Amino acid sequence: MQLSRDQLLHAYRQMRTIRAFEDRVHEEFSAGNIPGFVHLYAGEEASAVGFCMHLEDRDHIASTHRGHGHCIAKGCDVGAMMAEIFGKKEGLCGGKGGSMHIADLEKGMMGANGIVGGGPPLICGAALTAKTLGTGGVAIAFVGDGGSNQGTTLESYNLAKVWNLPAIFVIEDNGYAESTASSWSVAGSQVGRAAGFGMPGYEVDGHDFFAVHAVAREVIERARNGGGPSLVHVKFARYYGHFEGDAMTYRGKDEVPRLMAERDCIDLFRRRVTEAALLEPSELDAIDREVAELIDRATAEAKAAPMPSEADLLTDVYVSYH
Ligand SMILES: Cc1ncc(C[n+]2csc(CCOP(=O)(O)OP(=O)(O)O)c2C)c(N)n1
Repeated sequence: MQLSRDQLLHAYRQMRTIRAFEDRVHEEFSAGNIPGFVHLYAGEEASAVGFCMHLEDRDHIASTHRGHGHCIAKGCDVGAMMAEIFGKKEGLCGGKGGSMHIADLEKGMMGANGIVGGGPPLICGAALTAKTLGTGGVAIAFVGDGGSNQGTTLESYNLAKVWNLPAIFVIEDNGYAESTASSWSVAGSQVGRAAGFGMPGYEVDGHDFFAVHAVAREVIERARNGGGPSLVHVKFARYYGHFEGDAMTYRGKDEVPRLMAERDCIDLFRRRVTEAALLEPSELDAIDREVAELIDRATAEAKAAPMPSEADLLTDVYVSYH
């Protein structure tokens, strides 16, 4: 294990923040307090954090409709994210985007995306810019298992390979595309598909933060050093439904409780670092309390914040290049 104490604490805090954020959004949405539509990332935290821990502000990511975890891992402000989800003026995008369009370009977060397969072409653009300007930046698209079959994704592999772009495609295989099992739609590993495009491909257990972090380091270093694109197939599970309100009739009743008891990425992380005496349980408990306070505060402030006004209606609609 090559992580410093500070890095371990940071990884735990980030994963715990994503989990607490998602659990709270679930509660608030169920209570009818959140407008629109939300898709939750709980259970998948090790992927967003394992990759984004290697990134800097000059690096870009593009996300999916299940984007909160990627936003938090890339450094977006949690309070401004919660306000965005509540549709408030102080939200990260002025309350106009909501869950599926949260973006923060200053942080290199190019946005959650309501278009399945929308992220890969965006990161090809970011990777081409990085390469052309010589910034040393890399770009990562997080893509669902369903999104991995979109033509936009496959064409992006092609482009990234032909132009040797510093691009990475992370296929987050959470077991289902809506209600279609990925064992059917993906039919095995994506490593072979990567090979078909001449890219290195990896399969990794997404419940194991350390495994994800190690693969992420390798592919990001390769991209940064001019070695071109890679594909990583991350396998794990989501805990909530496809969207909030999904009754999940397509899943066995004990599937999620069993996964949470046996293969939860945060529990596995906790066990590993405490058994190896790298961190004390009490310091992790302290992070849990701080994160709970952060989420309480973010939620209370988001609820109390004003809605966008009529005067905000036409801002951000037209762009002037003068
Ligand atoms: C181009 C496009 N087609 C279809 C949809 C409807 N849709 C939204 S999410 C989804 C399933 C995506 O599954 P996957 O990529 O595996 O991501 P997951 O929800 O599992 O994270 C579909 C078909 C869409 N939003 N965009």
